[in-house]
Amino acid sequence: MNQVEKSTKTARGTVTCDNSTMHLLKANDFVAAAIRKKAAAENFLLLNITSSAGSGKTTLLQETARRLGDKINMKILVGDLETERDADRLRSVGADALQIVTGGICHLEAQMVWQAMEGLNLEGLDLLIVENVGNLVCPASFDLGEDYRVTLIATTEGDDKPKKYPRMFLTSELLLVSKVDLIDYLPFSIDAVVADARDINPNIGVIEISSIKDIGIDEWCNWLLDRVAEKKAAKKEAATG
Ligand SMILES: Nc1nc2c(ncn2[C@@H]2O[C@H](COP(=O)(O)OP(=O)(O)OP(=O)(O)O)[C@@H](O)[C@H]2O)c(=O)[nH]1
Ligand SMILES: [Mg+2]
Repeated sequence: MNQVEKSTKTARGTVTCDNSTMHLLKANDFVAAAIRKKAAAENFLLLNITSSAGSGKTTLLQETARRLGDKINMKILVGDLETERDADRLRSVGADALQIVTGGICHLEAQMVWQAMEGLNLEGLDLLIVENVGNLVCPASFDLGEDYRVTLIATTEGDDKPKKYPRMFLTSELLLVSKVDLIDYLPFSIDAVVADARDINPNIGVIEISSIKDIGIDEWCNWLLDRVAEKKAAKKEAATG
């Protein structure tokens, strides 16, 4: 039987989908709203890190944990179809990381994050980072209750991606162009990627990074610390009226 295509409004824009996906997204948004409420009540910042497979998310988070581990209280949830490998890598640098194994599902859903959060001590937490499953398609439609969505695009994956996978760039606040240490060896134009991404989303921020050559990592860490401080200040202001 043919499914009738419909549009549904989610917290991160309108998605065109069939009936069953629409129900799934509505249920997802319900849990995402509960996560957002919990993060506000517990006063921590929640980030959703997305990208194609292998763009450098875990390597960046290892470097982030090394630098910020003794400055703020941060925890990481990491989603993959199989294995604990990413969580093991993060724990190897001292990060408090928990693996979510999706068992074949190509994205994280809010319910998975909610369940994983139940296994975390949230007291005194400043920052919870969720590393999503590596792909630019399905994770774009699932709100996880995040304050910010950050998307990596690596110099190794081609500079045509923003226009081919626009929803991810439309729904992200920050674009990290990763593996810029390889730029001299690849036919990849950072200017073209940034122009295409901003054509889709004029407000998207951009930082060029290399986690292994220490390019842009200070700027990224400062961006994180500023966002954490901003969220705490907003809560304080709301409390004092
Ligand atoms: N040259 C270069 N290689 C990098 C950089 N960052 C990561 N890599 C390499 O890219 C590969 C993939 O990195 P990961 O950090 O596992 O990527 P990921 O996005 O977490 O991958 P998935 O979780 O599978 O989606 C590894 O071999 C890293 O060593 C970088 O800044 N420069
Ligand atoms: Mg990873």
